[in-house]
Amino acid sequence: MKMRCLPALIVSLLVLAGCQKPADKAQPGATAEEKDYDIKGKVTAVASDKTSVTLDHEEIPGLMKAMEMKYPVSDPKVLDGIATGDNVSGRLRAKGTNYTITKLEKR
Ligand SMILES: [Cu+2]
Repeated sequence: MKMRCLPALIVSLLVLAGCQKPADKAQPGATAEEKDYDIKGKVTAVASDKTSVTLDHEEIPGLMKAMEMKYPVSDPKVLDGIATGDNVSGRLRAKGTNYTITKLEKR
């Protein structure tokens, strides 16, 4: 019995070690930590299905410089009352390098 269990134990230890590897590395940007940022800018496009918005945004300190960029929204309701040309402020959620707009309102 002992001899039979040993290989199984080794296999499960290897599997366990393999699973933990990504977390141990802790590369910047690879971790799934969520962080919210304020975002300000101008709407240059709203997707017709309301799943994304393109913003010509100001610098987001600690995250990115000013640029025009398309972002998915967390919910189509975020884009209620928002149209191309609006000056807006809102919240951006960053999870690693995935960005989502969670809130948007006219300024
Ligand atoms: Cu950007």
